[in-house]
Amino acid sequence: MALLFCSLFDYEKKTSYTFFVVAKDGGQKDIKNKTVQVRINLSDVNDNPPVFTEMAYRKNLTLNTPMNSLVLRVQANDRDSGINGEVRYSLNVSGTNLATYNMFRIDEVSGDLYTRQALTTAGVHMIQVVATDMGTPALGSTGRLAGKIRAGLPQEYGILINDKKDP
Ligand SMILES: [Ca+2]
Ligand SMILES: [Ca+2]
Repeated sequence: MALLFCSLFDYEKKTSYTFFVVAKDGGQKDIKNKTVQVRINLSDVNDNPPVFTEMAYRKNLTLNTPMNSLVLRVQANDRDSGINGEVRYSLNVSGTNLATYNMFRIDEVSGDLYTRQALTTAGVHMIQVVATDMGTPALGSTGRLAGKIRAGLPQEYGILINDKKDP
C-alpha cells in the first residue's frame, strides 16, 4: 500500500495529520472492512529566516552619552521551532565602518545595542546588524542602521533599521 499526498506540508501551519484508511477484502459476499487510524507527525525544517520586527527604529541620545548606555533593542522573529527559530544578533564588521563598529556592541541574545564608548563626536554612522538563527544550515537577515549624532541643539542620535534579507 502506498499513500500519495498532493499538497505540501508546512510545519509552521500544522504539525500533525490524522486520518483513517479503510481496507476492504475482495470477496463478493460478506465483505469485511478493516479501518485503521494513521497519524503523521511532521518534523520542523529550518525554512524561515529571522525577520526584524521594525522597518525603522528611531532613538534620540544626547551627545556625550556614556559608555555602556542602552541605545535600543532590535528584535527579529523566526517562525521555525526549537533551535531553528532561536535568534542570535551580531554587528557586521564588514558592513560597518571600523570606527563606528568600535563605538557599539550588541547583546547576542537580547538584541540590546549598547555604546562601547562615550559618544563624544557628532557625525553620521552606518551600522549593520545581523540576525541569524541556530538551525543547520543557519539562515540570516541583515538590518541596516543609519545613526546620526548631532552637535547642535537638540542633540540627538537617530537610528534607522531597514530589514533586508540576505539573498
Ligand atoms: Ca520550519
Ligand atoms: Ca529559522
